[in-house]
Amino acid sequence: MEPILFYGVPSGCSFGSIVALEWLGKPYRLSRVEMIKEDFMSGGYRFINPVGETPALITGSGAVLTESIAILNHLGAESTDTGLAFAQGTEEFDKLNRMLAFLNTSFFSSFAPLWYVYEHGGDEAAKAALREYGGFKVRKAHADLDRMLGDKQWLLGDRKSLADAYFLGIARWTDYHDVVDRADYPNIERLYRQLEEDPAVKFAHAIEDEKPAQSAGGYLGGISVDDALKRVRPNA
Ligand SMILES: N[C@@H](CCC(=O)N[C@@H](CS)C(=O)NCC(=O)O)C(=O)O
Repeated sequence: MEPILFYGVPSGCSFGSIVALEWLGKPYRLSRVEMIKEDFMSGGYRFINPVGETPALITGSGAVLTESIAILNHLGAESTDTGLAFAQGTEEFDKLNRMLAFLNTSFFSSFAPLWYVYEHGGDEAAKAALREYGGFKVRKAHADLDRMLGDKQWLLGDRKSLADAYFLGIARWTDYHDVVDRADYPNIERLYRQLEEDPAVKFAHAIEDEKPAQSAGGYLGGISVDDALKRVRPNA
């Protein structure tokens, strides 16, 4: 069976997994999860991911996999011939895995204090402290990533990889949190603009925005969370 990716809206980090699926070009389906709805917290999706986060993947063999890095490495392992991912045990794999880890633990996490304020508010002093801390972390993560990227065209060098897909879904969060001017990080700005022109990125935006989306060929259509659940929980 084709894999099913559960992606979260609005603006989930699952965006990178959609772009990855498009780049890899193999058949897949997408299942939309509205992250602000009550059923996301308490409904059937919790069977897929007990911690109630997106992305999640039902793999081709029917296993459920969560966590972006695990999903991207799973997808990449089936397509090492594409140059977008690499076989474990190679230096290229280690470099990709290291970059995914930085993006997941440092770049993604730097936004956590800011998301907390955005979603939960708090008294003025607490909000100000979290904003200051989050702003510091996001600026540091941007400065570090800008240095790592240098004048390379893509995060790993002269060829794009699944790390570039994952990067963009996180980098766009500065649209919500006005703590950096991307123009101050010229290498990141260049990568961001380059990715925004990519057909798979345009596809992923269209999917999130529920607009007509032009797939490179792998996308077999959407499936509801309830129908996707039946694949892994026949009595659902
Ligand atoms: N460690 C997880 C984090 C996933 C995560 O935090 N997903 C967010 C969207 S980017 C989410 O589902 N948030 C919903 C919520 O926390 O209620 C991963 O890397 O996949």
